[in-house]
Amino acid sequence: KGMEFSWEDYLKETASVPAPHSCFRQSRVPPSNDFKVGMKLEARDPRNSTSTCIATVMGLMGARLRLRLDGSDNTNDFWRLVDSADIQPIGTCEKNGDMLQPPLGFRMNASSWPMFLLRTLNGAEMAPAMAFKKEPLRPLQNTFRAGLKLEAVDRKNPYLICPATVGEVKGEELFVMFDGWRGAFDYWCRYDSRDLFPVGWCSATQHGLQPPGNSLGLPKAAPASSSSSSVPKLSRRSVLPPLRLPAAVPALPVRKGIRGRRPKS
Ligand code: MLZ
Repeated sequence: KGMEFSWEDYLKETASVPAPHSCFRQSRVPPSNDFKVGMKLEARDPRNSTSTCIATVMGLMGARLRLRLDGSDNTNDFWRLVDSADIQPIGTCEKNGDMLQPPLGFRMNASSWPMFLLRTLNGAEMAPAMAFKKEPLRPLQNTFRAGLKLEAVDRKNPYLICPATVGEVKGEELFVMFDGWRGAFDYWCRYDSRDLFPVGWCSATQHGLQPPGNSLGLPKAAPASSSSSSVPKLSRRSVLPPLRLPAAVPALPVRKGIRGRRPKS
């Protein structure tokens, strides 16, 4: 088994600095995860944020829950922190005088929703109120700075949290750049996004942390060998490659089919 990724070594190797905790909308002491697989709760439908649905906990990772909306298919699972404002105990919606809605893409006829709701809740194990933690307040302003390191959700593979670097800061937004992935997964987001975590968060919450990719982040046109002094200095973007790559290097972000493709004759 390969060596695990170490922030301590990596920060030294890349001569970089973590973004301070005060930048993030995360609690200083990470919340405990008191949910169990199979428990039901109310969740905002990620694809239709005005509706509140019933969801089932399909999995747990660190302080996050893998959720599936009841009545939806298994291809739209999503992840939420235990202190997310998007989730609440069953009964909250009704208490507020609202109605539980079928998820977008409800797999049955809309007319069967009331009966489906009764059946899905009948005998269900409901997540206890104490498992839901208060969402931390947002920092008053965006204090991220270009070059600072963080851990961030890979929005294309939202079960993953990966080492990243702040690329740019613009008003209330920042550009999140994933170390070693040539920009393929980078995104802009608000500074108070719940998808951003301080360095050490995964370790503190026992959530897996992906090691950085192995791409040097060189521009595509870069020559294979650039020992010549006439070659202009290349921008290294997010990251100097770690001097010591983790033994288990993740697959390059290459689409299946390209590797085996024959050249056109
Ligand atoms: N194995 C997948 C995941 C890449 C994850 C990158 N995260 C920044 C791939 O190679 O595309």
